[in-house]
Amino acid sequence: MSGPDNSKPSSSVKLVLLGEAAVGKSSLVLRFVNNDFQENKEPTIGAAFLTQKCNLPSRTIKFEIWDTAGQERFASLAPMYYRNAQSALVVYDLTKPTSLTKAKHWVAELQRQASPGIVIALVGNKLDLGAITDDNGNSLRAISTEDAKSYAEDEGLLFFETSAKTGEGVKDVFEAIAGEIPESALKSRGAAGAGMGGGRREAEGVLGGAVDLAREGFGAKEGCAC
Ligand SMILES: Nc1nc2c(ncn2[C@@H]2O[C@H](COP(=O)(O)OP(=O)(O)OP(=O)(O)O)[C@@H](O)[C@H]2O)c(=O)[nH]1
Ligand SMILES: [Mg+2]
Repeated sequence: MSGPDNSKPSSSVKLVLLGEAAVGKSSLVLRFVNNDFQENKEPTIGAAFLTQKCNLPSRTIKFEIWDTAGQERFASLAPMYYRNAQSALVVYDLTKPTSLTKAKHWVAELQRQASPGIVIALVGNKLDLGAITDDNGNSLRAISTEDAKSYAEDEGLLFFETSAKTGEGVKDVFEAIAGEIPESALKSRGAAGAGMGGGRREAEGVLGGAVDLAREGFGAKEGCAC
């Protein structure tokens, strides 16, 4: 980890998290932004907006993160959040096969409707549970690394397994995405990220109060995660 360096160019990158309810999207963000974890995290309502910086050797990336709600009743809001996003985390729970099916639907929708060139990472979360076996000696893991990785390769996605609980792999996802955003996308970000820096005021204006902005109190902050 390196400290802030004002001599480096700094760019904002819009990132959206998508995935079935309870796969751990908000927990991944809480780990990345605040290095914290909550055992009983409440479901997200609408979406939450947070920011966090990532220091790369050549530049600083400020992630403007839209953490969407996975419950079906909010699905129609998703296009508002992935519109103009330069990057996406599509998250599944590696103990829950239906969540990978849902993740594949999100990937297809992003490929069809999001910005061309969007950097997508497929993330299998709850890696800590993957190491646990039930009373019959069966692993709680339901999706093998190989299967998910081979799907990700076929679709041209970055692929990671993470545990928001232990923190394993979380920073790597954001660092890898930061490193994959093409320089050209950063230079032209006037259009891509327009209007995304306003925090609460901005989101309420645009989205009519649908946004659950940093309800847990982990909003924008100084400092750096990578
Ligand atoms: N064991 C374990 N539990 C996790 C992990 N990540 C999240 N959880 C738990 O899973 C539950 C759901 O996590 P959330 O982060 O709220 O899930 P979400 O995807 O944001 O859910 P929605 O906002 O409803 O879409 C919470 O009780 C978390 O504590 C993890 O890596 N390991
Ligand atoms: Mg959530």
